[in-house]
Amino acid sequence: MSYPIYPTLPHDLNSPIHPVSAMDYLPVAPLRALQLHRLQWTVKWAYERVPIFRRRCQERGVRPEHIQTLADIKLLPFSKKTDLRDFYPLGLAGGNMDETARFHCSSGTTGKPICISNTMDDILVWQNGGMRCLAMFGLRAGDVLQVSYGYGLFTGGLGAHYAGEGLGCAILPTSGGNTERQVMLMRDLGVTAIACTPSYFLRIMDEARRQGVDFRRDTKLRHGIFGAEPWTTEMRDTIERETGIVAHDIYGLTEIAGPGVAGDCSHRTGLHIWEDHFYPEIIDPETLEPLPDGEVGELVFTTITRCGTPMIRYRTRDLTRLHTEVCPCGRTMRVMDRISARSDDMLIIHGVNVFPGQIEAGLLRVPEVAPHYQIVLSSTDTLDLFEIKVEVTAEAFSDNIRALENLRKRVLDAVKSIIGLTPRIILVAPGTLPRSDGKIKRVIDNRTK
Ligand code: DLL
Repeated sequence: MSYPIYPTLPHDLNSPIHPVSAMDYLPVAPLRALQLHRLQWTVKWAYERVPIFRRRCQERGVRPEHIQTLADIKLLPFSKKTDLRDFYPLGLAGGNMDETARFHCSSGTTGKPICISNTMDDILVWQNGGMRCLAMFGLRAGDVLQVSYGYGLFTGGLGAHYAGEGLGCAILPTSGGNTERQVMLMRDLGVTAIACTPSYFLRIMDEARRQGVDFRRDTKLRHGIFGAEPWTTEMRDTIERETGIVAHDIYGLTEIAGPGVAGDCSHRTGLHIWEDHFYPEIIDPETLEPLPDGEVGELVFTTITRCGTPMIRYRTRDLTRLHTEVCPCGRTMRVMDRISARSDDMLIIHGVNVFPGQIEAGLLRVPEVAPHYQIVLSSTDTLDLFEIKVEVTAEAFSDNIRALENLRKRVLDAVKSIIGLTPRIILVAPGTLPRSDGKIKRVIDNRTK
């Protein structure tokens, strides 16, 4: 019943490239042929197995045999998160229960969770994506990987776990929380890589500072495998400067697989998408028309080897673009910009569109600012109130009112120069804003809609 997972390419044992990475370099012509073959298979599979998909195709007069080229994907209907909710729990599933190996669910903020069923082959495809990311980041057997993403319905913990295990790393499955012990184990077990949200790593950095642990001096940590939430280049620079590790970017989503759909290589041109499994498109979110490579729009994925829950033209809400240039690393898999924003995260403040990442980028250009902030929006009858609470580093925090006022003005200028608005900046003492064990919530929007 299942799609043959992935062809293996002959591997030169003397090559410095890890065997799992061989597919990353598949020449473009066979890659496109493989994608077309897999897309045709997927459409047929979903048409036969998922009544909602079949109905939507029939409404458009589309049948599986109409997919003759990759460009024909535009004939197919889109799918959205609301579909997974409306047809909760398993309306989009293609596999039967006896073919299902594991469920993952993501809660979202409101209403019913979405549930994704995976066959064992789906799990192996996902593991393959995760292993290719870790191998690209430079991890190998012998690395000690601390997995501080949450384990459970969230894909972060188990995704990073199986990816690391597949590569032969020693896994320390701490999950999130109990940060004091996380730092102790990291030091005592010689952890070389940690996988967690960037915001949880900030918390680990706080705790290490509290324990007097210096990452460079007292630990073997070299790699951070960060994702699951938008984080800016400025945040990456802050983390790398303060700890000496390399902060890698890993991307994924429950609906498509989990962590390991895409990741950045050492050239940092963006994130390579494992498009032999996850076929990307960029669309205009208003007209829903496909956009050419190079233009920014909404990222859409079609799983082309997934049996359990085949997702066709799934609208991720993530905003990015696909690059037109080939990455100097030699990988043929297309590169997308790092995900700096989701369309649902866009705030409209005083009529201006603002993304939290723009605010983060402005704040972190001021060296005395600690990487912790909170955006608070509230409204009076006539006005939106826009405040940013910003933590100051221990060194910069003092009771010298004039120095703090000076700093406040510099922070305001840095933010204003990016978003063109004048928020109220409130400087707060180190350690006073909420921290997170997983994905952080940085925006409190109390406005009456
Ligand atoms: O967050 C899967 C994951 C776990 C990815 C661990 C990476 C590491 P969901 O909970 O379904 O799955 O959330 C998916 O998180 O659509 C993006 O908006 C966001 N996201 C994930 N990775 C990144 C990243 C996991 N590297 C949603 N950069 C996605 C920016 C990211 N945003």
